[in-house]
Amino acid sequence: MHIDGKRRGNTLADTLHIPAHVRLWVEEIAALCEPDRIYWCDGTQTEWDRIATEQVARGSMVALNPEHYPNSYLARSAPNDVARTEGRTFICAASKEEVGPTNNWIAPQEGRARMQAIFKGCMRGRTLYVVPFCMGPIEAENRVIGVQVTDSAYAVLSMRIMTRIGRDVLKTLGENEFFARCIHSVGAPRSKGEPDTAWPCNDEKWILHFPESREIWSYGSGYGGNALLGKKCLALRIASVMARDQGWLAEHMLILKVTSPENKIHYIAGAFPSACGKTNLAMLDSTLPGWKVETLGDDICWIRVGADGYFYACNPETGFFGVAPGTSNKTNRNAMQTMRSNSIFTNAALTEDGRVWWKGMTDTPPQGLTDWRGRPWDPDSGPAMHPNARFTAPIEQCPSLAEEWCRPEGVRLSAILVGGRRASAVPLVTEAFSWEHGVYMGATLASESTAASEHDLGSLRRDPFAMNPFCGYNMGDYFAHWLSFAQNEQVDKAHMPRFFMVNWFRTDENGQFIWPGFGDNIRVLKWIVERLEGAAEAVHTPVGNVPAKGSLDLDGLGMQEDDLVPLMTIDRAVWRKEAEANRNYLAGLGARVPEQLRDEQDALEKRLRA
Ligand code: OXD
Ligand code: MN
Repeated sequence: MHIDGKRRGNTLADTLHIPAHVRLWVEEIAALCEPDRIYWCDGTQTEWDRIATEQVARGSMVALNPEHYPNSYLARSAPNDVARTEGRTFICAASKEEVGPTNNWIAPQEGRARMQAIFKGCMRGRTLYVVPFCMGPIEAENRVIGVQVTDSAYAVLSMRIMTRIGRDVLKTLGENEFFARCIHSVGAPRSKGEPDTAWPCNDEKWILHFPESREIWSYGSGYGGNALLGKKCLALRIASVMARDQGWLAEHMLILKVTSPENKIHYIAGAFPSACGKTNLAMLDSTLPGWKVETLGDDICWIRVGADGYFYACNPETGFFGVAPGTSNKTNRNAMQTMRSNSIFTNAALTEDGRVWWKGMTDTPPQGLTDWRGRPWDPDSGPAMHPNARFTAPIEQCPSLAEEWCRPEGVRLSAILVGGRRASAVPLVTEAFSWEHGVYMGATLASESTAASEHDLGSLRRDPFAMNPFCGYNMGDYFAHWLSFAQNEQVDKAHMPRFFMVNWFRTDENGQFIWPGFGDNIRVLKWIVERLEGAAEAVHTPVGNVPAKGSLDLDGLGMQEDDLVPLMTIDRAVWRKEAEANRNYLAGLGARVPEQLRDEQDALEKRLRA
């Protein structure tokens, strides 16, 4: 370990006052991991350019054609390191009961012992980068500062897009002030002394979270969700525990702003499981004249109750880590514009002239593609890009960005959407009767694969509030935490956000989507806004309020009122099955599921019988 003098790696450590407790901790980790060098990141463009150039030189990234994608790179991961590894993700809380049935558990002492053993000497021959980062605007009262140490240059570059990093963060962190300790390594090479491959990683992967000490240890993977520790690990799993303890919410939600032709503004958050179009909705290109949607965030939303009793939402990130396949100028023009420079692409295909390509970007693939494995693409050998190919792009480049996106106090929330991919049963939009009913909708949220057959409840994947992979504690307690806001004295009960369940994915008897989706989802947002303002009519059904005839704006859509019937119908027989599945699901979550949710369950069943 070379931490002193010239071999420290860079001069930031000399030019900036690093709080002693941060320096000591980094020294401790370095003593364990035994890197050749330690490099303190300052977060500047010069630093980004230098690290990126080094990565290109060593064959770890490809510089894209600067005419089309200035300052942008393509990375190709190892074929066994392409997604989050939920099976290798653990919460090290005091007891198994504490983490509940939706999390893997290891006792903290055992977890620590394992990490000490596996990280021993794992960075030999490499640089240990120190990335001070901040989730949330630096000046926000409730920002969370972390320090990630990592031996992945890709992680450093991506963290600079996704969070605020470097000098300013260290400047803000006071002596002895808390910071989240985030330790990441792509893992030791399989055999000792073996040189690193273009995308080093290890067959053995461990993603450990210690909620008590707010600490993360991630080993063996360079993939975004496993390696950018500020994102899923800190801003969701650890932050969800902090939020429970401190009376706020850390959610897997987009945040958008809707402006009506009368200039009325509403901010809406939305929880959708992966692959349900969260990024597309956040960047919606409105098809209704005068109605505008702007973007504040596409993945993570921290919600707090303000001194005035309203709910305030804030996106703690500064970038998008979006799924690329399917993204095009037709489906999401704003995303395509956002990633035109200063971006990193992972596991996309490469065109002959140095651009990226994925399925859906154009109707036919260009000639001469190089696939995501770096080989000339042979259509018989599978898709040119990986289905989970990603773009990592700065939020500031998003044409639909709302100017208040990083307001330190956040924006006042009017509504919360929950939605999954449901071919049947679930209406286009349903308004909850109450806060508790909305929490029930979130708690029983489910999504199915497109191949799922009608009413095949077996194919549903449960994903309460889209937090199944991200809630760092017992799901029953999490539901109770959501419910508790209705009793919270700080909350202005007259101005709590209202819940709406949405479903863009209902299909007809031929398996075709009935609702056009994308930009036309503004019609649903318009109805929601008009409900909030008391202007739109709704029909009471056993599962919630749905749009009354004539209340959903179909102008210019080419759909008639009758076409909406299959999107809105509540089939009681189907819903009785649905309710039964919900009951079984909640029962399977164990005794900590709050009584109030069971009451909601009873009430739904009663309404369905009536
Ligand atoms: C993501 C996810 O990458 O939810 O955002 O998996
Ligand atoms: Mn996500």
